[in-house]
Amino acid sequence: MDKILIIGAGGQLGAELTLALAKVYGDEHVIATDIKNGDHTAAFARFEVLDVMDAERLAALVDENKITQIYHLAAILSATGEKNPKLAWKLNMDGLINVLDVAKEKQLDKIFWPSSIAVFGPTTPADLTPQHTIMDPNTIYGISKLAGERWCEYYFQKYNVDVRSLRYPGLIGYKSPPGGGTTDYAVDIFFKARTGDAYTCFLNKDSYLPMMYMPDAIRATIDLMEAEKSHIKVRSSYNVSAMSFSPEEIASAIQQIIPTFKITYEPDFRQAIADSWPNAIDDQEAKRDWGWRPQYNLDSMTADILHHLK
Ligand code: AKB
Repeated sequence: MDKILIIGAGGQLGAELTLALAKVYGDEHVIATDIKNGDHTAAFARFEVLDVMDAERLAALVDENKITQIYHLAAILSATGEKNPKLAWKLNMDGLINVLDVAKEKQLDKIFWPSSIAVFGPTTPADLTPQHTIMDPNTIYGISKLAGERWCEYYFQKYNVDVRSLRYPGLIGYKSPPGGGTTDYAVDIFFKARTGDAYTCFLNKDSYLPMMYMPDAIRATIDLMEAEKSHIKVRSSYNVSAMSFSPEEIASAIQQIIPTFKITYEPDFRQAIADSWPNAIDDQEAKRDWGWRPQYNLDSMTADILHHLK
């Protein structure tokens, strides 16, 4: 019987993925953890405080709850990482290695760990970035994700740890706030639009980035984890793609529904991060290996979010 531990369940992705996994596997089979308790954790049927840097507590929780799968989501994202690079490196790397070690020692069935489009860098082909290409990230977050991908493949090849991963684009949801990323503008903009405020965007109007609506991200994650082991051919991390747009284009999609919405542009340090990432990525291997298909584009996502934020 599957028993799932989620690390970083209070984050933007974790909050929604935990509830989705509880629907699939049942409340009793999903144990949410985060570094601290708070309002955001009240929605979970089962919750434990866990700092992923504490390998002993992690192992104890795995034993006590007879865990078979871990979703390790805790990380410091791109913008926050640049403010404290050494802390970002330590948390992003040591946390992953603790999880891979516990999976190896206790022979867990499966591990999920998110990578990101941040693994690509300034000399990576920016349009329809292939699965296998130049990777020269220049943010500490991207460097840690690229190193993490190599650790995942290493543990799979050397120790047969069944670790699976997606290179998420910017994730857009309206249920939980994002935490310190460069793509966060595409979430913040909806809240401003709904309260009738103008939005000052921290990226230039024509900065294209790959993005994905949260329901697609949740489905991609669960589909990848439920796929037959023999179908998973990429053991670093899969490119997954849904849509690409610029701040000007998302503002215009919002204006179709809220014509009075206004946006201005004041790029800050996050512009350089966005400039180093692809415009759009090629996900044909995810489509071929485990049947990935996105369902939302910019217009259908915008309509859905603004409808729910009413
Ligand atoms: C970020 O902006 O740092 C993240 C990401 C693309 O991984 N949303």
